[in-house]
Amino acid sequence: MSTSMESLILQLHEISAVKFGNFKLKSGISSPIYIDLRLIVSYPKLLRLISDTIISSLPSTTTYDVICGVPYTALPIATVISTTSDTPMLMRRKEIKDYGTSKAIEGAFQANQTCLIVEDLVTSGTSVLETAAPLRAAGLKVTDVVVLIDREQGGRANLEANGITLHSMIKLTDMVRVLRLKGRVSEETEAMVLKFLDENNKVAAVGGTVGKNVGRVSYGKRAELAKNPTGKRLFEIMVNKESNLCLSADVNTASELLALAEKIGPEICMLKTHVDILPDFTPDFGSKLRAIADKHNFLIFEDRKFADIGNTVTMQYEGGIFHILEWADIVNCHIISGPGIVDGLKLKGLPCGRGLLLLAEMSSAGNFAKGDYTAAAVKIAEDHSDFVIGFISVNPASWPGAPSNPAFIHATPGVQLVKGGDDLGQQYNTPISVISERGSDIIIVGRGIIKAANPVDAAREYRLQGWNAYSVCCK
Ligand code: S5P
Repeated sequence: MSTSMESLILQLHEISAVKFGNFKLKSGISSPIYIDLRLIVSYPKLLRLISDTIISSLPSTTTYDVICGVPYTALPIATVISTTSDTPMLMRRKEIKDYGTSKAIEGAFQANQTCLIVEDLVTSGTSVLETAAPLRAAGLKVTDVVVLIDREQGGRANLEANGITLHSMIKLTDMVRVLRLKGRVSEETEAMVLKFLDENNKVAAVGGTVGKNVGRVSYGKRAELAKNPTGKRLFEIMVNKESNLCLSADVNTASELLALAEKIGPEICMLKTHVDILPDFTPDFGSKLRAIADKHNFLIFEDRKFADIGNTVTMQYEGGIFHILEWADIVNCHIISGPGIVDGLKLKGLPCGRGLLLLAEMSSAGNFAKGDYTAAAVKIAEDHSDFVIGFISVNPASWPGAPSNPAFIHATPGVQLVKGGDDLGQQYNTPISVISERGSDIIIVGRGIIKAANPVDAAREYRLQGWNAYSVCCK
């Protein structure tokens, strides 16, 4: 290691950006080392040194047009790099409140430009991936990230799996070795840190949830466990298409919906409709959508949210002008009226091989679907596992007894590449957090795709994010 790098490590230790002791990490595990690089803003010379060195550690073959720091700690580093090297910078918003007006990425750029991500510390790589996603969705190429410190806990492999090469200036093991050689920490401390890294390097899943969600039952195995034919097919399609993405096709007209289904069909395992919002609905809508679904191999989910007594829902399901039973593989219902609603829907749906999702949780702020209500949904599902294929869920990893029966599938709405919400109570989480941390199976995405500049590119990005998050959990 060069003497300038050694001096940098010693300076980081001097300002207490690196501490030794017993620290509880965000993921819940105890670590003998803690790194807090937020402090560097108080030491301008050091910030400058870091920013200069970090860039010179990149191979000369790495080229880029713009840079983007992962919020918040890396923002000052990216800013200094930008001003000293005269490279334009972009900023990624961490939260978006109003999707109508605010953008996920601030700054001027052109699609197809290459963006280098700058980060202070990489553990599992989640924050880098959550920054790469909206950049890619905006049309930028993201192939490299440069980082001050690599904790060596799975980040490199997780990023590689997502097409991003990690360039680290300092590896945590080298840092500790230098501090020991310079008499800053004891041999015991060094040994403790190395042991900790060794024990934790293989279990850091994307999402930072160490241990908890790795080793999940694969979709393929769950297809064998599903009792309902549609539930089984859904798992099979997911495996086949490497997609756990459901498009929520909330567009203004039936013709727009059919055009969208044709374009996005290859990326999705399921397409969700609200048929009652289409002013140009005609009786052949179902057969037209069915033909597209068969062509691109996805299931149709009519998000009807039935809520009445059993007898009424049999008529709503089969009759009216929409004839939902004829064309929708899957429908969903609230359980507010008790298990009779499932009996009613099953009466019509099961003989046709259809499946049902129960609304066990909701994504909107202040909703009442929680606690005993969610538990009741699980009980009803178990009692009707021939017809119920799973749940609309928000955080199934938090349910008592989680993970739940693997025969049931969890589909989660309220998903965008950036956390946030809309003006009417919708709340968004990222694909990685929904699949890895919250233990769900399918991401349901509406406006994140429909309102994107290029919905096909956005759908692909959501599919890759969702699928990679699943793949890591299944290791
Ligand atoms: O709790 C819920 C349940 C559902 S099915 N919250 C939801 O948002 N949904 C539906 O998911 C909602 O009706 C909409 O069709 C979709 C979310 O759309 P987005 O545009 O917010 O992604």
